[in-house]
Amino acid sequence: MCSGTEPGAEPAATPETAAPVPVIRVLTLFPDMVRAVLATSIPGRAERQGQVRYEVTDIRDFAVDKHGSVDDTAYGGGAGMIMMAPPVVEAVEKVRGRDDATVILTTPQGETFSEELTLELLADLQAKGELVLVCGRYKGIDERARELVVTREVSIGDYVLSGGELPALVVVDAIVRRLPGVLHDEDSAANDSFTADRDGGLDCAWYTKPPVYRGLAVPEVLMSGHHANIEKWRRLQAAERTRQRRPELAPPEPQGGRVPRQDRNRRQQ
Ligand code: 6GU
Repeated sequence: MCSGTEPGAEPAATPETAAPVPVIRVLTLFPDMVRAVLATSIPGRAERQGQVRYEVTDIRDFAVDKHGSVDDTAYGGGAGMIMMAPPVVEAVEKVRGRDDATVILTTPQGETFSEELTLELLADLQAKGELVLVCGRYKGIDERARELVVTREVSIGDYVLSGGELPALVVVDAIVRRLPGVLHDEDSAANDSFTADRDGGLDCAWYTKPPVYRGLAVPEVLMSGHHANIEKWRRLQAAERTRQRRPELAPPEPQGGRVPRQDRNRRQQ
């Protein structure tokens, strides 16, 4: 087929100027689980819109024998299976597009995932055109695999999960929704919790229809149509919520009384 634009079709990106579609490669022992999630909701839409590509690899395809062995008991004893180094190392070396690709291992021993790390990994994905995630096992992977191919280790919090798949999916979702053009207006991301628009704090309360539910009315200001007042209410509400629920995210109280956050550090409008 030739490359002519059909009537009514979206104009195609110009090949010489369009950046290549960044690819996120996920290596896992549970590829069906990972594929199912990445095909769903916003991460799925992002791939269908051509803003990202996912490549899910079954580490078992790199098993050390014909029985599909990818893990074994730990030298020195102890309960639990350890993922062997050869399948992990060989899978990473086979699938990565460049030797200097960032290879993230999901493990409870990694650095804690955050909005800041999301943006760092997003920049990495955009700069190198790829990001590789290895889903760790709950018990761990052979230390030599880390040494040989892993460049970063990420945890999603201080609790233990059965495997690194859910954490890897958390990381991918957080990054992909920040790729330019992935979120539409109706997904409204600019003032989400932890964003610059919220000064790194929490989002405000939100309401939709009906106006009264079980005797609980929507705050009047939100029904007023007065956009400046609504914005002011939301900023105050978000700041108050942050102070109450996550005081460590709120700015310190100044000497001589608290000044509402929206009155400080904000661009003049
Ligand atoms: Cl990255 N892996 C596992 N197994 N458990 C976790 C985790 C990762 N992050 C928090 N808990």
